[in-house]
Amino acid sequence: MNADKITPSVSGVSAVEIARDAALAAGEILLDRFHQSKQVSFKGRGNIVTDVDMLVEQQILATLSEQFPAIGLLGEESPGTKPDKGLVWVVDPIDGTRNYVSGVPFYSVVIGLAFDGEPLCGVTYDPVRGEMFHAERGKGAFLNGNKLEVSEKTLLSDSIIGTELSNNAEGARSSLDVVRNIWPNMQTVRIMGSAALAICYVAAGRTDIFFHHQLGPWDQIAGLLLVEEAGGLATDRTGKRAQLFSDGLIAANHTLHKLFLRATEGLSWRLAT
Ligand code: 2AM
Ligand code: CA
Repeated sequence: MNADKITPSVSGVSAVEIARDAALAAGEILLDRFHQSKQVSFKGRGNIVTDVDMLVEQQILATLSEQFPAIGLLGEESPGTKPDKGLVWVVDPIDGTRNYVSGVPFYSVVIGLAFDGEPLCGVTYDPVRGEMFHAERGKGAFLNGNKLEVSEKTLLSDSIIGTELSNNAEGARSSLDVVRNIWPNMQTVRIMGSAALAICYVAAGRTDIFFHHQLGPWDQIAGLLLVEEAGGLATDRTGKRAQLFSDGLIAANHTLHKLFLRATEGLSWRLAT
């Protein structure tokens, strides 16, 4: 399936343009509310949701269903269509809610379109920096319209490695073990608080490797495509090509991906969760 084959939106604009406009509108609300008080509730330890997540998600889903009435919808905060068959929009209104609530200006909006469980097009938008990452399958990965390529590093010792702890205690522990095992054979590690943006940073060559024990489809729908379209490899923890429901994620250029697999052989992180 090619993004060009999608039935045009009601307004005649392409899917990725609708996603981009919806993310821009969402970003305005996020910036407006950033320094105001929010209603916060806990979904689990370290896993929070606010009234802003709900508001922005409803707004994005309303735009998508108005423009593409025949396409299924899934938002992180609302029950919806499982994106494993046919066309489904997948939305994360705030990736990095912990940062957002704490006043740390590093968070993003994710909107992507899946076909049969594979990302077809998607955007990740960082409203604080005005950075719009977008990709369509077969057409490249872009940041504010400029083409992206993954880094050309060939040594772990030259690499910046990103990960996130998220809210699965055991998964986080095994991720920290990965870091401890590779350290100090790397430049540094980054745990920035938005997995979605962190994956885009690999596509942009800002960081060299991103790995994670378990992401949701909304965290990675745009990032998986961006990394592939930027010439990188995105796989599950065993090295098999990543899909929306893969177990674990390793994203890097081909050489570093191989070196990461070798360096983590035998660690608990490499075993299925
Ligand atoms: P969120 O802000 O949308 O919840 C920070 O820990 C990163 O991990 C964020 O990208 C966050 O996304 C994500 N995250 C938090 N809880 C998670 C969970 N249960 N599963 C997957 N990702 C999670
Ligand atoms: Ca979220």
